[in-house]
Amino acid sequence: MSVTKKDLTQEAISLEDKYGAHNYHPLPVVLTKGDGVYVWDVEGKKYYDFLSAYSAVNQGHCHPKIVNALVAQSQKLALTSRAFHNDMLGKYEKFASEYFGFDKLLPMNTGAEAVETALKICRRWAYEVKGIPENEAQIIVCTNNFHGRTTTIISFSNDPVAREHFGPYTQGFIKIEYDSLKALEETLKKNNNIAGFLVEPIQGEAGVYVPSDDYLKEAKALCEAHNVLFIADEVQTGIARTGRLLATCGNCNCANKDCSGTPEVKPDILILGKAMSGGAYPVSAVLANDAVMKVITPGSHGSTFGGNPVAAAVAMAALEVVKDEHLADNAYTLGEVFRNELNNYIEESNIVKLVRGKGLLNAIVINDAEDSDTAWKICLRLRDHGLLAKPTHGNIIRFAPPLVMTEAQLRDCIAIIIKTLREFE
Ligand code: IF1
Repeated sequence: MSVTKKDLTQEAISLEDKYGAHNYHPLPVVLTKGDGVYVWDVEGKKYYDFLSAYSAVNQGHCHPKIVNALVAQSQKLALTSRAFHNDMLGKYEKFASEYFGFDKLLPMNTGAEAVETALKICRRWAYEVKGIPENEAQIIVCTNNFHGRTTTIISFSNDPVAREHFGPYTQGFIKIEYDSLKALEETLKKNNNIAGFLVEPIQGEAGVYVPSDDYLKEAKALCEAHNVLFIADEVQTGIARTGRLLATCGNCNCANKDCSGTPEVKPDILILGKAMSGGAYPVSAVLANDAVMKVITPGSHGSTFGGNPVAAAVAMAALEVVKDEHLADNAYTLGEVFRNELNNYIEESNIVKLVRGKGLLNAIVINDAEDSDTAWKICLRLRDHGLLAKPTHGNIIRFAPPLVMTEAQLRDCIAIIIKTLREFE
């Protein structure tokens, strides 16, 4: 009996179902190839990728410069561990520290690892530099945060699905309302043992919540006034996604090739991941100046793969692509086009309440109950029309294409999105 194309899809899904932990509920599509803004499924159908692997593939799928760096280094020296030096790590650390304007970089692999690393650095700085009594340090986080899936990180999550039945939970965190300078100031004033404030410049998973224009700048000023570290989690918002090299760059137009600008809001600790490698390899990093990073001493932190030669080569190539191809400028310009066109449609729509975002990190809110499956059904129809996206929470659909997209391709995607939404009017 001949195998149909549909069989290929079903076979792949069945294998995952039978042999894989069920920790995701993917859209029913099985991808087998990626190139730039496109992906193809096992049935040969071509799609626009409008999720970019949650903003890890900002440089586009299989970018030749990044792939070449990956292959070349993999064939020369892949992994030494940190038991020995190698000829790639120092070069990468210098390149990336200067690229983002910090004294030092601590290389890790995943975003969650980098967040955990930042929390450890913040706590040790609190005890050894600020002088907070041992084990009394508190770190302020925001409600509806998403910083990863480790036990400590989900300990300060308020998403029951991510948190419940994983206790006992790590202590030492205070949750405040996002985008509330009042809540931050009150908490800083009434607690003497605050070590740091961990914040996403835009809350991605929560539904692409963009804070008030002055929030990050004023929050950083409050932290400075109270000798508290401002920790920016730019795992999703970083690397040109929001129309600037970093979301904390604010209105500083540092996206061009020879950026030497000082970001509007300079974090004390910067957390990066995802597109640090263009999606080709797990690369994350924590950057800080010496006054903070000096608390990390030999043996106090590490990782087998952290900063390995392949990660170093891939990350340098991926970051060069961002500037060489002016991806932040492109994300800024195309983001304006996207929100303008969607807002024009929303004026006449009864199925979409609003569009929000910055650069090419955007989301639409569907005019239906939070627990409705309308957003899911819309994503299934978008898939049928050749565009892949997925709801974040409930009735919110995130739209985040690779930043290498052209305006013509974006307008083609906007037409697909509006055509699909009209089917639900
Ligand atoms: C999943 C969300 C996005 C992140 C921020 C740290 C991390 C992430 C701001 C951890 C990771 C990923 C994780 C992935 C889905 C995706 C996600 F929906 F979960 F929330 F993008 F919004 N800080 N986000 O967004 O980085 O350890 O994954 O490398 O876990 O389902 P990681």
